[in-house]
Amino acid sequence: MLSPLTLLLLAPFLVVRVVAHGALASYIINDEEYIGYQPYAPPADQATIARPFPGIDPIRDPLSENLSCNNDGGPVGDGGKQLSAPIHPGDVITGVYGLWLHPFGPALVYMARCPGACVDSNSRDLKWFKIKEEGLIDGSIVYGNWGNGVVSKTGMYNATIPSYLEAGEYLIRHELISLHAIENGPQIYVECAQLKIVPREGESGQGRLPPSRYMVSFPGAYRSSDPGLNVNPFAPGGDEIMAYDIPGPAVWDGKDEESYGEALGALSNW
Ligand SMILES: [Cu+2]
Repeated sequence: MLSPLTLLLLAPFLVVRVVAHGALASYIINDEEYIGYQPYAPPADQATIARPFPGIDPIRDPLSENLSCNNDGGPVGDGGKQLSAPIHPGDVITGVYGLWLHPFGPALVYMARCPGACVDSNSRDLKWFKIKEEGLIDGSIVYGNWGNGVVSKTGMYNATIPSYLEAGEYLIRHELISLHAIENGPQIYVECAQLKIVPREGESGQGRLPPSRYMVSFPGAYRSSDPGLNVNPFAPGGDEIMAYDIPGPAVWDGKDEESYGEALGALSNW
């Protein structure tokens, strides 16, 4: 039997152990909230845009077969419960985490075009491109502000759907990589949701996808040796390290030559 004082002293550690991890709980798009997947509720009762995932624990292996959407990737069409959220190019999607306690590490948002309906797509088979990343925003790796810190301060993470993206069905993949316990490997937190990109009124929905050099697979995009997956914020001298190398491909901003070239090529074909 532990004394009340011992319990009191232990309590903060118990709490931290229990709630230290986390997950994206809902999405907000144009003032509408879409409840995310609730890993501790019965799956059969859930009608959600989010892909199922097993719990709030992180993936530790950058080569994990579950890295695409924190599950085996399999289609979720059975049961007809899975939804897709409509969103326009250029709209903001807010990932709501609620409580998030890890301040060290990058935040990354990827998308992937589904060949047909996303509910029938295996997320492991898709080609992913990055639409946003924030690593070390300012300061040093130990005292500075990180992408993870945006979430620990606000409970949310915003990303904008590229305005030049073609209409259709996509998965969006939110990822937080936490570095505070790097001696046991990075903590990789991933959740996916189904989006249907619909043109704004009066627009054609014609757009484009990134050139292949922006496209990656999960697993495949990361290696265990990636510098950004091996940073220890608490290493000696961390207060003098002001740079951080974010894992994965470059963010596609739609302004690359290939995209412009294709667009110009399409124009000159007219
Ligand atoms: Cu955690």
